[in-house]
Amino acid sequence: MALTVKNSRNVLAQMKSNMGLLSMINQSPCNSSVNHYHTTPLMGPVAKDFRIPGANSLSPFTLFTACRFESIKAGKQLDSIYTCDTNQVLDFPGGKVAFTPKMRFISESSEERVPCYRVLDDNGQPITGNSFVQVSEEVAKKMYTDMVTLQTMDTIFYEAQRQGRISFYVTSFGEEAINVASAAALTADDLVFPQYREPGVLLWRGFSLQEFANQCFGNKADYGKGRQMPIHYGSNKLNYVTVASTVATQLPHAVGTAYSLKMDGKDACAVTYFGDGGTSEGDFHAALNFAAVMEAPVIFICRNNGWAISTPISDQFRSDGVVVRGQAYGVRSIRVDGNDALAMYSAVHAARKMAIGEQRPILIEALSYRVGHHSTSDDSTKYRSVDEIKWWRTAQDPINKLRKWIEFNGWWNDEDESELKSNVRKQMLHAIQNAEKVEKPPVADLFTDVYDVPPSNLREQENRLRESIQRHPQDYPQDVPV
Ligand SMILES: Cc1ncc(C[n+]2csc(CCOP(=O)(O)OP(=O)(O)O)c2C)c(N)n1
Ligand SMILES: [Mg+2]
Repeated sequence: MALTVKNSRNVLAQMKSNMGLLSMINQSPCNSSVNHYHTTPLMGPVAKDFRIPGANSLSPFTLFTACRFESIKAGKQLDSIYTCDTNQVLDFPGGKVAFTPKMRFISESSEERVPCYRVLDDNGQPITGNSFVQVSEEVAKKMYTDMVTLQTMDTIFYEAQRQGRISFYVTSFGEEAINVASAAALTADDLVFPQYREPGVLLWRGFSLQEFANQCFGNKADYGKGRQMPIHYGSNKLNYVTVASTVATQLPHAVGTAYSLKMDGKDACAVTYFGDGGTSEGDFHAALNFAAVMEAPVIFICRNNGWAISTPISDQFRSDGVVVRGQAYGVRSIRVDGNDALAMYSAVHAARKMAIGEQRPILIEALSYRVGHHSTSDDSTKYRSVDEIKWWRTAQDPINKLRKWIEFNGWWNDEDESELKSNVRKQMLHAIQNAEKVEKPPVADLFTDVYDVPPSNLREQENRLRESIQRHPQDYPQDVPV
């Protein structure tokens, strides 16, 4: 702790001195080489139609730039629209602001929606003029294999829940590219703070189907000792912080961790995943602002899948989705086709480079669609049309798209496909059968691992539970050792 305080003071002192230096240099416009952060050429122009629900028009690709003391350059930038008198400036804390005689409110939205970066078209063919990070045959095949594995795992666990063998499940159908391609662009040292729809990241990092099954069945081999609901995976070894379903709480955790990675000078970043619904939580806003101000190396990956249970995005935000919020907080941001594995891979690869190399946060809004129900407790046909689901499941399927691309490259064929599918299915069924046979953790485990010495109220609760089990054994699971 002492070390943390000492280091944070140093960092703050360093920041303050940098700030002083920058504000002196910043008499010149922000596009000077000193203070202008260019986006990389990777994010060059994208000239392909991609319509998202509610999108009215497409615009030329806009470069997103973030700049400390944006207000300093504002006087010059806004000159044409606001008729600024650049001779009359307010020397305001944080940067100079030009005065204008015009009373003009900033529009609530820009005329054109932020376009969406993609590499592959709907048929899995590279679009003209694309720019992306090359993916080797080995990485492309592993991405595809893991996406198919995730889909198969989801199908089988979903069925297992329907058969009453596990209590709950959440699928990632339709979001396999966001899961796997983003993981592929990270390194094992990057700390992941997930929501609950990103098991593909764990899969990529080597979590086995048996480990997934042990968690879902809450058996003795589960790292959470059966105390968490199914799908709350976590792995110390794989730098994957345990899932918490409380929406968006992982975001401030990720920022705090990123800040500590910065203080320790680590060559790693924090990465956090969340849904469109999560952006309505206060934690999202606090996290983005904190990360921007403290220049924390964190990548925010928003899976904008159109729905937060039954709430459509049109009821979630009035702005142009999530991407525009980054700029408001001073966070460099990009909108990406989340169903295009190559675009996801490239954007996350570039984001990681910037986050660590320039010590800054990056926001990625990945457009996709939640093809499955929200969870096994939901029936999404009650609030959205079957045609809508079908269109996304067929025309935009990220797995089909990547398959077409690897086939086009001569890296995959029908034989590989059937071998993969039958292997994964066999492994999954085997994992489930095994997990079901493993003993459950004992009742005593419910009360351990929080306190070194359990306090009296916890001991009392344990005694009461044991008494209750003795009196009403029929109301408790028979397979949990008491
Ligand atoms: C703080 C909090 N509020 C409400 C909920 C109930 N809840 C669980 S999931 C969810 C929707 C989240 O939607 P989104 O963030 O878009 O993620 P998605 O499920 O679409 O992947 C809600 C409201 C919760 N778990 N935590
Ligand atoms: Mg959502």
